[in-house]
Amino acid sequence: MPARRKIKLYGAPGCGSAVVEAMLELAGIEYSYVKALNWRPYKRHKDLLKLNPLGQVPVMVLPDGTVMTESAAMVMYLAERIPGMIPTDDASRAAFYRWMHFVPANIYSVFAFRDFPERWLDDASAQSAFRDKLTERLREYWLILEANLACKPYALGKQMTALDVYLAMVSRLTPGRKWLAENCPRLIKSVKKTEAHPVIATVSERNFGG
Ligand SMILES: N[C@@H](CCC(=O)N[C@@H](CS)C(=O)NCC(=O)O)C(=O)O
Repeated sequence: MPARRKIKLYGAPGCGSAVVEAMLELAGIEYSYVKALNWRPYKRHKDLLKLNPLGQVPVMVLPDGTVMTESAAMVMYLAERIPGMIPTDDASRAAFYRWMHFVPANIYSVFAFRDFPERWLDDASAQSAFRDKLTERLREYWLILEANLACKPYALGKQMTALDVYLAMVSRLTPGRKWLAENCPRLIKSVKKTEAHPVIATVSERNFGG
């Protein structure tokens, strides 16, 4: 009998694929993992551009061959399979969708510019100034989260949702945990609570070294 096809995740250590790994593992779904990006020297897996015209990870290929890109789409798709990961009451669900879009649209998307300023600007000093501006912008976005999320103890309240899993991953990126600890104390406390979950702890260790 042919082996049952599994979900295939194209990712890279320390990238948005970490949150998809965490969601797959929380859902108890078996998957195979392909390291699809090398940063130094920069090299993409041969399949990556065919699967995602943007050439980015994460990419998830479902057992029937359906391709998903966009971390938040994957997280929400998997969250539907884990009880409690999407809040059920109306107000919390509205907040859930709001912030589940805010984080990738504003924070994660900045890294397409910040990691590769040369794709957008030719001049080296303009690239460096652009990176600094983007770091400032990232800080502003985190301060918006700090001011708006409940963090009691999780982002939206008593229950850990997929938003917490997403925040735990993005909090590892610039401006970094030191800045967050100094400037977003409520949020960092909440993220640490999420990271205490054994599955999140394991995936964090694997991707970010603890
Ligand atoms: N909107 C995408 C962003 C993905 C993204 O920025 N991925 C980065 C890795 S952390 C990437 O693949 N960068 C390589 C490149 O752009 O060439 C998502 O949410 O999945």
